[in-house]
Amino acid sequence: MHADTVVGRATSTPSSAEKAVAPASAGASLIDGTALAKIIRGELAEEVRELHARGVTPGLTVVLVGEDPASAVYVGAKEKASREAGMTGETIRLPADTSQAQLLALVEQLNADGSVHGILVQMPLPKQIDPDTVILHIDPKKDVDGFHPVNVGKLLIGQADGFAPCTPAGVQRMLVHYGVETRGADCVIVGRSTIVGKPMAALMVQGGAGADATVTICHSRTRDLAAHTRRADILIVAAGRPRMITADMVKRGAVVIDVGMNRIADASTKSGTRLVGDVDFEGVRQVASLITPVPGGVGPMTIAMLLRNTVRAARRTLGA
Ligand code: L34
Repeated sequence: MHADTVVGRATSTPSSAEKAVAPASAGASLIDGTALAKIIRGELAEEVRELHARGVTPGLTVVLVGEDPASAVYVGAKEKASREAGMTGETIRLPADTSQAQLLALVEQLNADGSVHGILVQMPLPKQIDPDTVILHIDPKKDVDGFHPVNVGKLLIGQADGFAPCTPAGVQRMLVHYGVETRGADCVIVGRSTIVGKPMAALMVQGGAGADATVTICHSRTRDLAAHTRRADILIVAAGRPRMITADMVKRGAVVIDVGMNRIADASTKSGTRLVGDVDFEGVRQVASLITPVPGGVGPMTIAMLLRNTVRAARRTLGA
């Protein structure tokens, strides 16, 4: 599946890998998602230029329903990144009271539009709309989120012609780029969501480079979470609970990937809030060997992988 592409890239960029490693002041080195995402977006811009020469401009359309402020930030970043890579990036904003039928009609229209190679409906959706129904209506060939059951199935069986979900794909790419040994490693994932935990496990458990791990998925019903996390060579946390992973739960030398994105109150900042992950960064960096920050870790990689999937979708319309 996607691991083969991942490896090809990684082995071709060892020097940029070294550049992207910034030593943390204590303990762990940082995995710099912002820097790595920039390298990848540069490579993609190159591919986009080649596609231009063949008469194709990759096009990504993001649909945002309602006014969730966090979603607005993420969607804005996606549009900006696609344009910077030379792609067509369009955001369609719909009011919060949009009906499911209206959204499905829009999806059908985008499915039929030859200039649109990737369609992404930003989650979460307002409660009158069922996300599974919407995802089912997206043409799997344009499902650059990798959420359609066809792509989920292809991921699980390891078929290379699907799309892997952007966040797990970005995490795997980070591990490869930073030379983390995944083969035979104990990889513990905290969180069993459909968009991160479960597909992350599917990627890590398959054969090949950047994978071949022994995978454990922990969740809210796991008995003695710390007993599992302490065994992890690679700990990937996507539980949505601010700073739930503390230093005592992490093995010395572990690689820690924080997928959490929590906005907590902080009176010392201008906005009165602060973004923190699911990992207690200051504590855990003392024991880990490599760690991702929040922000500047997994988030920017998600966006880079979205662009990659869109370039792939466009390339496939050329049969290449
Ligand atoms: N359909 N819905 C769909 N696809 C997705 O892949 C997403 N997601 C999640 C929410 N809903 C979705 C995203 O894009 C989360 N997510 C996402 C993407 C990027 C970033 C965060 C979440 C990101 O770039 N975060 C920045 C900080 C941004 C800030 O300051 O708020 C970072 O450096 O981590």
